[in-house]
Amino acid sequence: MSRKVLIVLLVLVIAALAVAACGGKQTPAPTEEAAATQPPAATEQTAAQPTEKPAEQPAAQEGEGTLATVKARGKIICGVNQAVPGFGFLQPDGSFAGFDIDFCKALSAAVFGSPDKVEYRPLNAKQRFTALQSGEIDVLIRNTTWTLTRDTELGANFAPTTFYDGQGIMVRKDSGIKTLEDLQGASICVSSGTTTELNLADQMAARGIEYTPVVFETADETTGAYLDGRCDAYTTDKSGLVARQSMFPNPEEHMILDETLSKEPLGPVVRHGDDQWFDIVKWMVFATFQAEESGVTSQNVDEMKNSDVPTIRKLLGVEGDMGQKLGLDNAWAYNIIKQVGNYAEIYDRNLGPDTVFNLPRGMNSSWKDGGLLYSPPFR
Ligand SMILES: N[C@@H](CCC(=O)N[C@@H](CS)C(=O)NCC(=O)O)C(=O)O
Repeated sequence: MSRKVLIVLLVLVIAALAVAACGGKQTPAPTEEAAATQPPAATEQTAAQPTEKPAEQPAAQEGEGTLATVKARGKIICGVNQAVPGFGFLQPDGSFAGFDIDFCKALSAAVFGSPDKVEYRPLNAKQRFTALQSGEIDVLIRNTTWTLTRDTELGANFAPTTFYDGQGIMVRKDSGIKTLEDLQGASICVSSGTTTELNLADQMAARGIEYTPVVFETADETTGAYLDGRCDAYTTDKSGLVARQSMFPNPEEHMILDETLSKEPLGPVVRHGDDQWFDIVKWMVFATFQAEESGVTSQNVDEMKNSDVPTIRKLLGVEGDMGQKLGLDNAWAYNIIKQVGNYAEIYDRNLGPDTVFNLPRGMNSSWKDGGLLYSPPFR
């Protein structure tokens, strides 16, 4: 065999091997696969076949991924705040309480049928993404803003926003400061590792206001410095300002400026790379939205199981196997609502009119009431 022929043969063999290797591992994009196994669109429209049966789609796999890890461990490790009353707060008795904490409980109710299978891992702003990336926590529910950089470079996947917020500025009432422009030459206390720090720099630069940022790692240090008079102002999410103000010795001596510096959509976060766990966390949140929209509460959830409204029946696991599709028990959402409540119950318990915060729902209302909370269909 000539050298030329040998080389040609070798090239052909290598090419064949490469095609086999790549082709063998390549799986079609999930959307394509789903499309291939979907019934024709018309059946959905006419409801001739009421179920969108994904026959070829395997049931959620046990034995790998966060759900399996969490189940084997017997608890969820939830990364939380310990310093923001109403949202994530370590109480004197050693227990955690707040709006974010209730979403950790809701996740536990969905996975374990009990709200208490949670280990709370307090994290400051700087620590949180490393803790998520390293696998130290299963989910981060800690007044965390959804941004493009976090969603990509920081390897985070954001579940639906549970609290639409914006950045605010707190000053002493007797300071005479009323607007951002009045902060010319001021020192401003801010926490590091936050969007707050970055937004402040952007906003002040855009308006040509010179200021000195005084940066700390924790909320206690940040507000401590502000209260000691080391800063003319203190900035964080407006929810955080209200929450921290409730801990001040003389809260009435301080006020929050009207201006809002940014958009801060806060919600649960999981790691990249585990679609099933991401789906579970997403739909845990949607279940609380949908329950409010459908009028299902912790008080009436048992009667509601007899409802003939299809969405309610699917939500509560009476029909449709919604839980099974997530790799959970079909009572997953029933357990969330029964044990933790719908969104309005969670909101009111932690932030509503009977709390010191008395935060109006505003954007955090159901879309039916003019707000931004909207669940995709339970079907
Ligand atoms: N939502 C913003 C800010 C979140 C944040 O961490 N805020 C500070 C200021 S109140 C905080 O909660 N600190 C509590 C702590 O680290 O002890 C973000 O995601 O970066």
